[in-house]
Order: sequence, then structure tokens, then C-alpha cells
Amino acid sequence: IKQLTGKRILILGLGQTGLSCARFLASRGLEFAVNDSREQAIDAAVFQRDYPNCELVQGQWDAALIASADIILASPGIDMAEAAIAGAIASGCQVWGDVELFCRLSDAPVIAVTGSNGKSTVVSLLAHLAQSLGLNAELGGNVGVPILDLIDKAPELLILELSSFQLETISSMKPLAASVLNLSDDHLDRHLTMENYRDIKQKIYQQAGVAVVNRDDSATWVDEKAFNGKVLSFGSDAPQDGHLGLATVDNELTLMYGQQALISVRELPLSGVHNALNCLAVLALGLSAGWPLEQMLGHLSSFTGLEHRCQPLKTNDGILWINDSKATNVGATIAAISGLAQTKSAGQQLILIAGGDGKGADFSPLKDLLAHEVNLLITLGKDGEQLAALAANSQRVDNLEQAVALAGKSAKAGDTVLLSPACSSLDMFKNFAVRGRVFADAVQAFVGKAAPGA
Ligand code: UMA
Ligand code: ADP
Repeated sequence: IKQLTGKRILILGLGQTGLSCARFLASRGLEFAVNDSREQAIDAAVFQRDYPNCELVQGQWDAALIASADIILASPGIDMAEAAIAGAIASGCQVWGDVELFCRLSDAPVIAVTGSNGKSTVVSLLAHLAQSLGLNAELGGNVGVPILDLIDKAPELLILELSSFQLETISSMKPLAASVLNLSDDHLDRHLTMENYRDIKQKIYQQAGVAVVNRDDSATWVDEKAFNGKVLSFGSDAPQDGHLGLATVDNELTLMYGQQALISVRELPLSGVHNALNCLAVLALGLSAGWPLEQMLGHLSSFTGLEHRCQPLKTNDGILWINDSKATNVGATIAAISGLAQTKSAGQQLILIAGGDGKGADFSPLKDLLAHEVNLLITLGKDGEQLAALAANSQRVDNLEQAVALAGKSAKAGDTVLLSPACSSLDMFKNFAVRGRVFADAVQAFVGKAAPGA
């Protein structure tokens, strides 16, 4: 805490991260100021009641306040290229994220996970295994729990989901194991180029004990010349000894540890090859922490999966409605369509609902799948037009309720309707979870109305 004492500390952003920083600093008796560039980001009266000595500025960046800070605690959603902040960095002010502050203050062992897709699934499954093995493990970071809220729990192990935004401001983390799960186009509106996005993701390996890399995706590989730790790989091919992969054993696609067959993909709690890869990443991270393989396998099947990730909804109309609202980039939507294509039989239609804010992404990798696997594409949102242009059979709607009604009218028993937007929700909804709930409610309302006698 000495690093903070007597310093002028400024918190930028008053969302989940900023408020957790405020709680933490106040709990340590430290003074600070806060600045949020949006009007009415928080209720000033309530904030000042909780933090009476704190200077609060909202509505614009306060260049003078920023320039006078010794340490800035920046929220992940704030772009470091913002003029006032870039200026402060250039003049030597320390800019940390909440994770950097945590790592400077705590020596709790950390497993850190990043990647374009699968982060939340992997860290949640890892936390499930840790808890099943009787460890006092906590789950935090981008998954929705600000890490400073966990500092006083002194966990035996901290399982951390990190976004590229968080990795930008981290330099002191020494994880016992770290993984970049995969890399595909995302957040280029802020990171500008894939090279830059990749370099930021790769920061997770600096000072890691074990790097868990994906053999299928060279952007996740660690620079072995510069890396002193151990490398453990997973991938969709048969693995070498000591690594993880997939192979066909007795006609069943099976998870492998070297030559050892572990469990068939069919028996996993989550469907799709992408989820088999997620499970392999989890096993690799667990092995890095010294967890017994047999025990991890024994607890895999009790994991129930997460809402809004390829989640089938319960309806009685014979149509499979799937909520994949968390598919906020092209890679996730490709995984969802490819997974469904593997189990679809002839004559069954797939109707896709997509669109939202594409964050500057290139949608063209979806084109072939749309042509071959998707019978009808229904688009909405800011970049719906751009997506619609990729498919021969597409229709534009204004909202999710209209999308559900159109999909429901077009689908017959045995068909699948998939919400997998390939876009963030922020142009129309508060977040992906709200979008998913609006979809699920619209489906229940539509199915209820369509039911005989209703
Ligand atoms: N703000 C400004 N000016 C700006 C941008 C933001 O003042 O230019 C202010 C907003 O007015 C608001 C605050 O900053 O008051 C919001 O901060 P934030 O956007 O960093 O969000 P938090 O509420 O602190 O949540 C963040 C993560 N959000 C983002 O990275 C955008 C959450 O990830 C994370 O769960 C949380 O910290 C706890 O660690 C969300 C997310 O969308 C789920 N992440 C992206 C993703 O997964 O794709 C990266
Ligand atoms: P993240 O936290 O990285 O956003 P989630 O586990 O929440 O990851 O999943 C986000 C989306 O990505 C969902 O649509 C999910 O079905 C899809 N997904 C999950 N794992 C993978 C993977 N390994 N490759 C591609 N897509 C994936």
C-alpha cells in the first residue's frame, strides 16, 4: 500500500471497475478524485454521501485533474489514446487498471485467461472444477466481478478472465498459468489492427509459469525464445505426449492427453467442437496448477454451462430456439453455426438472427457459412444492413420481437432458430445479457400466442 500513500490518485470511469476502486481505496483510508466523461454517469448526491471527501467531475474529461494525478486508475472501457490520458501517460503519470493495482498488492496465485471467445466458459468451468476439488478459489475480472472486490477474501487461487482492454494496463501480473485461447477479429474499433490486438493479448504470457497455447491458432503461441516458463498446448489434432488434443477412438471423437483417451466429446457437458477445445484448455490449465486429471474428468459433467452462450430455450413448439446473445463477434457466430451444422439432418432449416454494432469488424468470413448452412438470415441493428448484404436470403427487421415473429412464422417443427448476432448489443441494449433476455421473452410470448387454444 506504500505505493499509494501520499500520492494523488485519480479514478477514471465510474462503472463496476471505478466503483470497486473507490470502495477499495476508501477501505484503506486513502484519498482520491474521480472523473467520468459521461453526463450523469452516477448519482452525484449518493456518491458524495458515500465519499464526502472525494472530488467528483462528470460530463467531460477534466484535463487539469488528469494532469495533476500521480496515479490514474483507469477503467477498461476507457481508451488510453484519449488525448488527456495519452498526455498524462506521456508526461510520466502511472496509469494502472484495477488488475494491475491488485497484482501490485496481492500475492494470491493467479490463473489468467484471455482470447476472443470462450473466456467466460473456460474460467467458469475452471472455477467449477476448483470448487469441486475443494479449493478456496475465486473467479473475477472481465467475467463481471471486479477483482479488487476479492482482495480481502484472500483466496487460495484466483481465476481471472482478462479482456484486451484490461491487459493494456497490466505489467506486474505473474500468473502460475496463462492462456490466450484463440484470436479472431474483435474490438478493432479501439485496437485498430489485428497485430496490435494480438500483441496486447500476448502480454498475458509475460512472467507466466506455464503458457497454455492453442495449436490450431498461431496467434496464441508464445514466443519461446523470450519465454522462460513451460508450454502446454491443446488443439483439435492428436497431441504429442504431455499435451492435449482430439482423436477418433472407437469411432468417437475423444479428448486425449498424449496417447491417453480421456472422455468422448459426446459425453461433455457443452456441445460443439469449440467447447471440446474449451474443455481441453481447462484441463491444461488445471494440470498446470497440479490438479489430478482423473478428478477433473470426474467433475466435468456436473458443469451446467452459462446463459446466453448457445443456450437452448425451453419451448414446446418443436422448434429449437437458441440464445447465443454472447456471440458479440464473427468468430463466435461461426462456431455456433458450424456446431449446429454438424448435428443438423437433411431438410431441417437453420434460421439465423444477427446484427448489432459490428465494432468495425470484417463480416466476410461468415459468407460461406451463410450460403451453405443458413436458410434465412434475419438482421437488425446498426450493422444489420452490412450483414444482410452477405446472404442471398435475408430480411431486415427493426427489433428482436419482429425478428422472433418472422423466424417463428418461417420455421416448422424440427427447425432451429439461432440468435447469434456476431455484433455487440450496445446499439440497442444495455448489454448482451439484456439482449438475450429480451430474445427469450419474445420467444416465450410468440410460442405462447402460437400455441393451439392460446
Ligand atoms: N466511461 C467514460 N468515458 C469513456 C468510456 C467509459 O467516462 O470514454 C465511463 C462510463 O461512463 C462508465 C464507466 O466508464 O461510468 C464504465 O467503465 P467500463 O466501460 O470500463 O465498464 P465497467 O462497468 O467498469 O466494466 C468493466 C468491463 N467493461 C468493459 O471492458 C467495457 C466489464 O466487461 C467487466 O466485467 C468489469 O469491468 C469488471 O472487470 C464487460 C465487457 O463488455 C462485460 N467487456 C468487453 C468484452 O467482454 O467484450 C471487453
Ligand atoms: P467470452 O467470455 O470470450 O466472450 P464466452 O464463453 O462468453 O466467451 O462465449 C462467447 C461466445 O463465443 C458464445 O457465443 C460462445 O458460444 C462462443 N464460444 C465459446 N467458446 C468458443 C471458442 N472456443 N471458439 C469460438 N467461439 C466460442
